Amino acid sequence: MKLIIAIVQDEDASRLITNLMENRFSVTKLATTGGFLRAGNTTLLLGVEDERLDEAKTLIEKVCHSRTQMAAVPHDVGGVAAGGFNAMPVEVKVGGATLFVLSVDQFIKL
Ligand code: 2BA
Repeated sequence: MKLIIAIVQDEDASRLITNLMENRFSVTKLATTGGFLRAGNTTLLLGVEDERLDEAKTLIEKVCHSRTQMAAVPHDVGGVAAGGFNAMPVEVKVGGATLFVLSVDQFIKL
């Protein structure tokens, strides 16, 4: 069995969960925050049988889209890091999805 940790955009989360459930995948949703944008995103935990890993990845890829967001990034003024008012808006491409796939030693329900 594998554990997929999938970080997706909030905009895609609901449709993705619906699709996963319709295809008999079990899923747990966590409300998370990205370290770079400091904006909300969604992390899903999916325990999947090895033979269904590709199916899960294909489904996630189909539903999750990359989007461009503006981020305020502090920049240096004369070699000194400037905050707040001097933050530069930059375009950042986010997603579709960031996946971590881990091997599961044990899957136990008590
Ligand atoms: P955030 O950390 O808010 O990052 C949002 C997007 O900002 C990233 O999209 C990436 O395009 C950009 N970005 C992140 N760090 C950057 C940096 N140091 N310099 C310039 N641009 C940067 P994604 O790569 O699609 O990541 C989406 C979200 O997935 C991330 O949100 C974070 O929550 C998670 N994530 C991505 N890679 C990760 C990793 N290696 N470990 C843990 N979480 C990760």
